[in-house]
Amino acid sequence: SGAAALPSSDSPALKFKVVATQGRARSSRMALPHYTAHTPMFMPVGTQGSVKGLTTAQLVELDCHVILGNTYHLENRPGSELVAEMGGLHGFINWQRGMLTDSGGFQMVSLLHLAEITEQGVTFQSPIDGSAMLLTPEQSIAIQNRLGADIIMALDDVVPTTTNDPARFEEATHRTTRWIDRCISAHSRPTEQNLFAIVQGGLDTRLRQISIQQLVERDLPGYAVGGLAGGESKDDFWRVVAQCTHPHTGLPPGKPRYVMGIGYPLDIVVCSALGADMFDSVYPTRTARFGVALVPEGVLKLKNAAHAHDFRPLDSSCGCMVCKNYTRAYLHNVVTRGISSAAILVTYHNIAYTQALTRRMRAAIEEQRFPEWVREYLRTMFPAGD
Ligand code: PRF
Ligand code: ZN
Repeated sequence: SGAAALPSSDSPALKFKVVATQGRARSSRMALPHYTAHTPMFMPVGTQGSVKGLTTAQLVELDCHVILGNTYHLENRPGSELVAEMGGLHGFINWQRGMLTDSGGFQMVSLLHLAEITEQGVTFQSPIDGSAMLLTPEQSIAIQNRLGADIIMALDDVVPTTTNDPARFEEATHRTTRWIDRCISAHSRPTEQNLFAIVQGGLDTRLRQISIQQLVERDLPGYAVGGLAGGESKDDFWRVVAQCTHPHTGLPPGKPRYVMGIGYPLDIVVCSALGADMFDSVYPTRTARFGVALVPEGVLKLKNAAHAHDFRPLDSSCGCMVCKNYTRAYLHNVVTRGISSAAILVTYHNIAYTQALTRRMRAAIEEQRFPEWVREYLRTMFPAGD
């Protein structure tokens, strides 16, 4: 530990203060224009603005500090001009806490398979009318400036880690640096919104180091690690995160570090232990809609007939509204019959579970018992030790 000189940074719209460290793990306070978030933090995804199945009042009840929106989806419908007229995303969805928008390129390339990347930007066919469209770094930032989130993400050139083309990774790494300069020039609200850069470079240590160095030189208020969670091995995944969080040659210790697309509870724990601060994924909410509940032992597949006579709550250590009021047997019943409230209840619990996980990690780091906490977490999830 050591009380001496905990890392911090002070940007126009983001004050970041590490309050405790243990090993590489950190607990921090991140003061954003709309809210002071505590990290490690998980950010639920509200692709179209709102998190599917939850009201903003429930997100407050669940102790969510920052939620995520997607530039691409919001620009399609309802459009950033209309959102701006309604007071930005905060006004549109009536959310007073932190918001982060992703730049749009990754969603188009990886999720919609409609896109092609050139030096200009990401070109794609409109899913509405099939017409050709182009998202440039300048346009992504202009849209995100209109949406008004506390944190906006640079447009990056994301190559799936399973691509077998070293030259393509090389190109994408350097293009991501050229695009960050275009994003910085286009950003019109730097005192109200924080532009984060995204490290790329695939699984290549040399390219990742180049990306880290070039982006850190730009001195942004925060940094993300992109290009992961795409089917690479856990060893490769952890190695790249560890390189990006290295205390001397990684991203700056005094600035927030966001690993994009991470939502498996075990990954959140491992990345936090490696010194990452922020995570987002559709996993907890999407898996809930398939009837899968997150629990300390792993997952409960509620469709499984074994739950039909189980009168225990989903997770006896949870205490959320769902765990207080409903049994596994009831949830099995509504999930298997496709009753719409089933998805809502499981979503509510899964976000409660994920938020409690990060809260427990923060407390463990601040109380200097994080290694013991991690060992206990792993023992519960893998009781046979495998
Ligand atoms: N870049 C952007 N958004 C992302 C990712 C990325 O690399 C990932 C990880 N593949 C998730 N979301 N802009
Ligand atoms: Zn619960």
